[in-house]
Amino acid sequence: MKFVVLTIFPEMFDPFWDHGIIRRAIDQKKIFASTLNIRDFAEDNHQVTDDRPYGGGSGMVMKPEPLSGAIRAANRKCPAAKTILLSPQGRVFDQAAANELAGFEGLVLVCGRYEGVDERISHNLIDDEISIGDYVLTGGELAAMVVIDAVTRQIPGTLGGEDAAEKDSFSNGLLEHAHYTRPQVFEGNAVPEILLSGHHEAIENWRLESAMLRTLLKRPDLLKSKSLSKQELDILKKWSQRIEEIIESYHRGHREHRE
Ligand code: 4FV
Repeated sequence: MKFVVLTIFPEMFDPFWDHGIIRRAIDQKKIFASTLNIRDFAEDNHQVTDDRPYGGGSGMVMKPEPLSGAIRAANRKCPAAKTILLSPQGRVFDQAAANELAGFEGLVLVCGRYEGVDERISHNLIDDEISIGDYVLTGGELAAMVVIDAVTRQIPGTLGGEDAAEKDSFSNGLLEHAHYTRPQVFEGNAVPEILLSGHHEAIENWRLESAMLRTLLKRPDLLKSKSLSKQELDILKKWSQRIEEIIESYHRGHREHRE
């Protein structure tokens, strides 16, 4: 996977390339990462990349010439790459989008600044527009890093264990189960016994129930939109049965109290 980032602040990416799983993926040649400074494609000797908006108003707009020059240079570097503009107008990024983008040979990531980029760039030179969320950033650089990070994790072998990404939150439409490590007892709180049992099937069942409970409590919307397996459905039925019993015993208690 080739990442080519177009930005007026390429130095922002140096520490990003240089740490953790991204650094290891670069060292292992699982990903190839580079930046192009949009200023280098400005046609004037002051390397101006922004100008006042037609129609007036506050703020500045990124000029089309430097951007188009940079995008065309990036496409020459990686002809098969998908060119993505990071902007609040884009489709909202999620795990499914990360999985999809990980299938491309390369991604050219265009980082806007100021109020945004000249619309003629979006029309003619951009394949896809992606937003990392419904809020406004000062620039697209952080959004580009989010996309690169999530996509890199989906490239086989970048996470150490081959199947690590499959066990991710959202990979099966659920939040991840609870995680524990040593010490066995921390400030009086012990690790659930089942996790010390070595009984792998029982541990997998416990982890599925943990993942479902956390999803039910924190992101019930995910459970509603998920195609449930028989095991998952049985777990929900078991819970609703228990809840019914509690409600029934509550009413029974009330009835006896009234009599
Ligand atoms: C953004 C987002 C975002 C808009 C104007 C950069 C800023 C400035 N990018 N997801 N949300 N971009 O707010 O991707 O040019």
